[in-house]
Amino acid sequence: MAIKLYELAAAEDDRRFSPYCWRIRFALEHKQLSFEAVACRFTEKEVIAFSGQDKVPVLADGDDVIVDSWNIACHLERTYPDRPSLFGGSAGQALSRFYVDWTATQLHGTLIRLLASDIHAHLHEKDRIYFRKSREKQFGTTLEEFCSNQAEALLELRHILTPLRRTLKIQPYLGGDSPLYPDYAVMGAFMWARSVSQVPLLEPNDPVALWRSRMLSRLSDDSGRLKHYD
Ligand SMILES: N[C@@H](CCC(=O)N[C@@H](CS)C(=O)NCC(=O)O)C(=O)O
Repeated sequence: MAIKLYELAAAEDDRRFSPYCWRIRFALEHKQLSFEAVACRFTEKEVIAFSGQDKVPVLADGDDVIVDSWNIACHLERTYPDRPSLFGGSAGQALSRFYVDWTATQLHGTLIRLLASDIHAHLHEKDRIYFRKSREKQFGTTLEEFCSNQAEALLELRHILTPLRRTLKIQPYLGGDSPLYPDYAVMGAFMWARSVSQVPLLEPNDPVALWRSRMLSRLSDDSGRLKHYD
């Protein structure tokens, strides 16, 4: 049975914008596993109801249904040990947790201030009220107010990337000579931005920008064809 990855879609079926789904797309490609990607919108919870919760990514792999990107990555590593490793061993797996948590809190936390309005603009009409209502509750303010200081958010983003910049100045990937799951966790955030926003996030000579280009060049043709800017 083909592996199925349920991913968040914008108005167009082929604009896939969830950072958590992108990291799993990268992970499946890393493992050289073919999969069917199924589009699911915020208000199409019935599509993933079989998973017993309401968030994507969801992976259906034979009889296994796995939710949460970290659980999915661990499932892929455990189930397909003969394929290229996502973590490079148990120490690498433990260390990867830091990148997952840093990305979810620091990187996503800053990027969302640059992206929330663009995400709203790209959503299917039927998702817009849900997104505004749920996110305004989370942000504690209106979408417009939350996204009002883009210049400050951009400066903050470039600042919080400092440790990555220093690492990527001396090695091509966070995983060393080739990418590992931490690269995918962080790159998911840049794919999120790329799918909805035209704002240049990085200076062209920034080592993070050069790493981002290397990561983009590794995308499969199918993933590369999904809708994006730049
Ligand atoms: N910790 C989860 C987070 C998943 C998550 O937040 N997914 C978002 C899309 S990026 C979602 O499905 N949101 C549904 C909603 O807000 O209704 C993971 O790593 O997979």
